[in-house]
Amino acid sequence: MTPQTADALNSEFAIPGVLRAESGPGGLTVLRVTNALAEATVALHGAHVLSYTPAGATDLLWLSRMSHFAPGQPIRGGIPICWPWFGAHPSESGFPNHGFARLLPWTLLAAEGEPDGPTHLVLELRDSDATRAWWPAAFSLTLALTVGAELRLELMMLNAGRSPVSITAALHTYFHVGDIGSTRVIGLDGCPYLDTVGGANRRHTQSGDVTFTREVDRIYQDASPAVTIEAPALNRRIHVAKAGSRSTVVWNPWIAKAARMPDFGDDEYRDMLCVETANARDDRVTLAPGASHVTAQILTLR
Ligand code: TA6
Repeated sequence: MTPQTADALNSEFAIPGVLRAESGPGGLTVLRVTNALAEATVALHGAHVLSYTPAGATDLLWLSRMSHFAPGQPIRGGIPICWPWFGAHPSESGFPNHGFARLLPWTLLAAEGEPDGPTHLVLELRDSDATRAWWPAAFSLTLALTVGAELRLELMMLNAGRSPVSITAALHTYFHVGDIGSTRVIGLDGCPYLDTVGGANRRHTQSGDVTFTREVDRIYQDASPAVTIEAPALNRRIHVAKAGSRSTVVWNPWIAKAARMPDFGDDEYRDMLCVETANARDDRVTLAPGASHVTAQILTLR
C-alpha cells in the first residue's frame, strides 16, 4: 500500500490549530498534534510516537541523536511497536528484531479533537505482501492514541485469518530521565523477573525499587498494573499504567552495549530508560481466528 502523503493527510484529516501532517526527520511523514493539554509527534512509519510533551513540561520521551529515520529501519527512541514477536524471531535469525510493525508505514484512519481538549488518532497496519514475507497470517493491527494530559496508547491486534496465531509484543517506550544513576522504578518489589543481560535467562525476584548501576535488561512477569519512574535529575515522576499486558520490560543498555549500537550515542545511556508494556516470552498471546487482544499503556506526568 502506498504510504499517505502529507498533502493527502491534510486534505482529509487536518484540524486547524490541532493536527497537521508534514515532512519530518529523514523525510518521514509525521503528524503534529497540538492542543491545550499537550503536544505530540507521530510518524506514520511504525505508527511511532516520537515525542509527547504535556503542557508546561518538557518531552517525556527520549530520542537518540543517532537514530535512523528511514523506511525499513527502526527508530531509536520514542515508542516503538514491537509486534508480532518481541526480541529475536524464535526460529528465523535473519528476521528483524522485535518484529516488523515498527518498520512499515501505517495508515491514518481517523482523527478528532478540539483545541482545548485531547486529540484522538487511529492508525492501522494490515497484512500485505511485505508482512507475509515474514509472517503468513492475515491480521489488523490498530493503534488508538489519545494525546491529552496523559498519553494513552491502545494497541488492538485482530486475527483476520483462519488459523490461531501466537504473538509476543511490546510498547517499547523510551523515557527521558536525565540521569539513569539517580533514577528508580517503583512498583515492582517482589515481582519475579528474567534477567536477560548477555543472553542469559536467570530467574530472580525484585527486591525494592529498580535502580541502575550497570546494564539492566529484565522481563518482569505477572507485573503490577502500574509503576512509577522517579527521575530526580529532571524533577519528574512518570506514572506508567497498563492493561492487557502480563510482562513489564525494564532496559538500560549501560556503557558497553550503548557503544555497540550504531544508532545510539555512546553517552546517551545516561539520559534514557525503557519501561515497556509487553507480553513477552511465556506471556505470549494466542488468538483464535476472529479473536482480538488489546494492550494499553497510559503515561501520566505526576
Ligand atoms: O526491550 C529490551 C530489548 O529487548 C533489549 O534486549 C535491546 O535489544 C532493546 O530491546 C532494543 O532492541 P532494538 O532491536 O530496538 O535494538
